[in-house]
Amino acid sequence: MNEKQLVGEKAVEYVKDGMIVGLGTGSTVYYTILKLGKLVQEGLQIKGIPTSVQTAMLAKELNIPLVELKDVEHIDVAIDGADEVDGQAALIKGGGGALLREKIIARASKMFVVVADAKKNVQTLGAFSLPVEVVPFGFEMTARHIAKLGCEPVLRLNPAGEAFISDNGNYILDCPFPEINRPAELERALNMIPGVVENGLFVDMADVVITVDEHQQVKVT
Ligand code: ABF
Repeated sequence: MNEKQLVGEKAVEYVKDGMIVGLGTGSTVYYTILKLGKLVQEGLQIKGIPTSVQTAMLAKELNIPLVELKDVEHIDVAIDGADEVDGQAALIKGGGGALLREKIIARASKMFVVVADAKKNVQTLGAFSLPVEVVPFGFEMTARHIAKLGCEPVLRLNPAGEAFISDNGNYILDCPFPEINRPAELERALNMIPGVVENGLFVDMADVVITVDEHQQVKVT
């Protein structure tokens, strides 16, 4: 069993009958969703709230009942991947372009569980360029304001070489901040810039991180 499947399936332990479950995006939480699909077939009663169109399609294929965020009071548990996790469980997310809905759903959840294979664990965030979701209007000017924080923003392109468009109709700027020592400060500074919708820093949000240690053992912190 590969690391992604190991940690992805472990996260299912946090899902109980009758729960509203935030369903993350990416190739690690993919295994969580697969296993939830099997359990739903065996009678598990849950309702899923997907963090992306891609995840909604996967959940529908697996016959996991879905519900709209507007129709629930809260989410019992959200399970999602990450691009980087530091020692304080601060995350960089957004490699898959779903960071806005992921953050909204994580914040709306009583418990936020992150599933990450070993290579995602870092001492300090920053080796992975920080995704920042921006409105298309005036994005060049927005990029210049972001650059003043110490990076050179790069507009994310799709495979056809055009601007990647998020599920919310926005652009993503990938912003290389080599060492993010104060992620909470950077998260706030970015979100103050007009045109920035959200960024991929998730600080003080993860309640549980499921990863793999140096002995290939599942580690839950
Ligand atoms: C998603 O999980 C994104 O925020 C993040 O980019 C991705 C990690 O991808 P993977 O699990 O495929 O490595 O939630």
